[in-house]
Amino acid sequence: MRACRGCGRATTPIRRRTALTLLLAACGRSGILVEENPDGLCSGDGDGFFATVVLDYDPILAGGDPADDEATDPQTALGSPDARPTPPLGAVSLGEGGSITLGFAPCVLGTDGTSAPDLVIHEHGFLEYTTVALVPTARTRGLLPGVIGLDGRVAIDSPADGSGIDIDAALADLPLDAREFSAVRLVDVAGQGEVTADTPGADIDAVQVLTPRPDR
Ligand SMILES: [Ca+2]
Ligand SMILES: [Ca+2]
Repeated sequence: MRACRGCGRATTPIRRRTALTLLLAACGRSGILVEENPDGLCSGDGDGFFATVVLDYDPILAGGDPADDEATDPQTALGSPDARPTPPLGAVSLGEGGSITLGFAPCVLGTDGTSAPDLVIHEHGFLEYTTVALVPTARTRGLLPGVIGLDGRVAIDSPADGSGIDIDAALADLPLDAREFSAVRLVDVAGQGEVTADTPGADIDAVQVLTPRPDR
């Protein structure tokens, strides 16, 4: 597995900081700065919230060739969409069958309880399909019986057209307060989409949480 390149660097939350706490990132070798008092950051107001930390990136998970260097910085999947047609691209190529796991600290991915989208995967360039799996929080891990896989994640069907994902529809049998997640894992579906040798697999610009919530 390729090293978790660039892990530990995080985008800076856009709102006023009141205090900072060092939170260890899951890469196990670095830390990120997050707000101790997010000052409404996780309230769900506004335009949503974007992934803040890279927990894992493995573009050769399925044995494919990685993208060119300018398309293999997983940090470019953090923050709001900023992809460009020429380098720096502002998006990361997953590689054919590759994966990325992105976290939302200090918030978690929540849902709005309606059929409206809860999660949006912003791709760059040609639309390519990825599978989506959600990582429960410490609190919700025990509230998701029957839907957590052996890998500890909850697989969610995602629309192939790139529109937002309604997590409520996928987890309708579970109580609303169980529908909270700390991270999302995307895996490129090999053998589909346009063949782009320089940027194989889906190219992720940003991951947006439309209903962020505080981590309870
Ligand atoms: Ca929803
Ligand atoms: Ca980006």
